[in-house]
Amino acid sequence: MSTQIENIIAQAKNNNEKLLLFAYFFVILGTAWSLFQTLGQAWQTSDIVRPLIYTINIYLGISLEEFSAICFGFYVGLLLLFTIDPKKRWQGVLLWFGTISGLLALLTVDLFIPNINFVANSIWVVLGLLVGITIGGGRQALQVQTAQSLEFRKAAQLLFSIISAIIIIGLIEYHVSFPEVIAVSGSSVSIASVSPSISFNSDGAFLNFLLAGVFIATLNRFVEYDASKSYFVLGPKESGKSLFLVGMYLAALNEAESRVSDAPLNPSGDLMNLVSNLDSGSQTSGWDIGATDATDVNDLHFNYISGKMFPKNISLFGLDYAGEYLGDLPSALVSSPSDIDNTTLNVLKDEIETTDTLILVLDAERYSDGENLEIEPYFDILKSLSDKNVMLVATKADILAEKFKKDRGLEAYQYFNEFQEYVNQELTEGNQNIRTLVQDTSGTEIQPVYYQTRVTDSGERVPMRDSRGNVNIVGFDELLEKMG
Ligand SMILES: Nc1nc2c(ncn2[C@@H]2O[C@H](COP(=O)(O)OP(=O)(O)OP(=O)(O)O)[C@@H](O)[C@H]2O)c(=O)[nH]1
Ligand SMILES: [Mg+2]
Repeated sequence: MSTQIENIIAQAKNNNEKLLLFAYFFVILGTAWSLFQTLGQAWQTSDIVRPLIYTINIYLGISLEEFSAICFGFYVGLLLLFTIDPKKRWQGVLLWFGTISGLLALLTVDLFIPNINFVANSIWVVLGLLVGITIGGGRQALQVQTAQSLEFRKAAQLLFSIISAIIIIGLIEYHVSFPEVIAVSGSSVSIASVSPSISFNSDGAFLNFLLAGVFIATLNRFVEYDASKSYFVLGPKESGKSLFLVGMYLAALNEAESRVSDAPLNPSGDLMNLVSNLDSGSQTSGWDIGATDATDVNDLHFNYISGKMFPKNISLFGLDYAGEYLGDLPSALVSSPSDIDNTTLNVLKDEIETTDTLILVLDAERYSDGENLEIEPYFDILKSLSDKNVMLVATKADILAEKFKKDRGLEAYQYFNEFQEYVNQELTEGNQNIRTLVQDTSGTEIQPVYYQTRVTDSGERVPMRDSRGNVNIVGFDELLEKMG
């Protein structure tokens, strides 16, 4: 059930980024408005923060107005950086609206904007702005970009910390009456006689803290750069695991090139080896990827940016290992590491246990040939790892695509949604193991992927290549999007 809900959320996230934008817009605007009205009142009756700030002002020799101007400039500087960050553009725009909403809310209690003479204090605003931009990482914007994409993580983090701190401290001030410890009169500061009476004013506390929670949680999502997700590909021997990982990389590469912002993929050396093996071919070459060596565990990973309006970095980690191990994994997963004498198996066990999503490979070629899919180990693996997310991927779906064309007269790559439906129906109706697997993973949809292929004169199936020797992949883009 929970995976189903997660699926729905994931789909809504992927397909309806615009809807999400609307939702965020109203949440930010509404919560900021309501919270900052409360915070304005908190300021007026403040027992701790306001006297403290007055105290600092007296010692530094600047007025509250000048201090406010500096803070305002500082905040705007951070927000500017956040907005020019290519990954945070929309979040930045939303936060500008939230800021305006908050300032208008303060205006209703005659605070902040009406008290600052921006012309007379422009020097302080500019000073704050420069400090904000410097601390927020503005120097980075001037550098020529190399292996890192342009990100202002520090500005984002600071914005989050400052806004959250203001809200939390403000709400505590609002709801808790502290004894007046610091007394400020004119330009003198003294410690007032302490009358120990802390009282809690619970009026509207629930709503206020709820709004604060929603606001801060939303803000937290805004400033996040990394969706930390890891994937582990499971599949029997020769089911197309290595080529699947290569296909994912090629799809990510295509996607990265179509983005305006720079997005280095930083692929691992092992991955590049596989890619160049496949890529080195001429128009008539075959796969040129051998079976993975039984003693090898290749680390295949690359970075990838998912999402158009609210992009996030995703690190895709895949381990490429020989499919022979699949059969040994179920028992390895339930034994302790010291009982497993094979180091590779131990590495695989470790990785599977720490990963959050398992990608289970279904070999569509074997299915079409009526052969055993050899996916029985999946059931035991799923039983011992019940908390993992699961994705089902049908590799080598080109054979089903040909059948799809024959049955429906449609090209799979043009009518991909229809094709995916077709593959799901075909595989679940044609194979009881797959049917059980889909059932066991609460109706997870099977994702077909394939390289376009042709059959040579000698009856061998080889990838279709263009005149430059490039292969053509289908379904990987869609899958990448789902992974985001
Ligand atoms: N028709 C077709 N065949 C494919 C496709 N992908 C892989 N194959 C075939 O499947 C074979 C095995 O692919 P690999 O990616 O090496 O499979 P693997 O699971 O890594 O194999 P091991 O490392 O030996 O466990 C390839 O040599 C191809 O012949 C595909 O999209 N379409
Ligand atoms: Mg392999």
